Amino acid sequence: MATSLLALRHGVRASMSRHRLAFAGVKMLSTSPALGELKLHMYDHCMFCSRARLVLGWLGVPYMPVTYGYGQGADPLKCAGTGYDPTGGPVKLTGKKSLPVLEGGAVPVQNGMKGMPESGEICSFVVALSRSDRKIAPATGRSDVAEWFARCRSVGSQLHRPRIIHMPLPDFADPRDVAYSKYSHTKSGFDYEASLAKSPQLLKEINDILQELEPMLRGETNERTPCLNAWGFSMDDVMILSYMRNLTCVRAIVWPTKVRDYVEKTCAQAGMSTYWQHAC
Ligand SMILES: N[C@@H](CCC(=O)N[C@@H](CS)C(=O)NCC(=O)O)C(=O)O
Repeated sequence: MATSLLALRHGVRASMSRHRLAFAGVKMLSTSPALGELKLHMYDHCMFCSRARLVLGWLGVPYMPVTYGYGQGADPLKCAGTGYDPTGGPVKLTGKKSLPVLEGGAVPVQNGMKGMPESGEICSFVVALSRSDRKIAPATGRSDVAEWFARCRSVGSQLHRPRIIHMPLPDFADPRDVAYSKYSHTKSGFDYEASLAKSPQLLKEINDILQELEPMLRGETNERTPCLNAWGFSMDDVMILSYMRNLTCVRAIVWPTKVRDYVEKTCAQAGMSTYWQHAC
């Protein structure tokens, strides 16, 4: 178990070729033969993909990450000229431009798809079939967490969206990926210039919001990593951490010590990098 996690932590990071090597290295150490050999098709910055990665990584389930440029699969004719390869990338997997998709092994597939879409289904499937000694408790529906998370995302998205496109990720490696991302958020009403101009105010708000999280972290995992519930790691943690990781691209955020520990240690334990070293 510990060896498998270590292999993931060291391996599942940078390039596709390294990912392939890491996968080759960890598959013999699998603690979850019931799941078989898995590929997770994902965007690095996508919180839905991060939900699946946190669950797979935290349980020590080996998988090969397959990343895509964010503009691939979007039809320029329908996206104001942005996007490219409208039938390629994620579209080839399920007919839709949407990730994550889990492929391989024992993954059940429907309607001619190549894998399972929907992060919630992927998490449920992996937790149910994993033979790891580690456990992820179900979501509690804690109302304080739900209310906090809504505010965190509302303020945080105005800070992370203009910055995440500058992270050195496969998602945004091509200028067409950035152009599509900007088009897509602008179309939904997001204003990049206005959000950047409001940064000082937004930073004050997010710093206060992160302070509020400290007393809500009521427990610790066996590795002494903070978590939301007294009995250990749960889907409550997966849901908020998958988004909070994106906030690590915002350099000027002041992270309370325990909250930073929470994000840093859990991501490391799940073999996921954060964006702190590239934050802008
Ligand atoms: N309900 C889906 C949502 C997945 C989703 O929205 N994925 C985004 C990634 S951030 C996506 O693929 N978006 C493609 C696009 O907007 O072009 C899930 O939970 O898996």
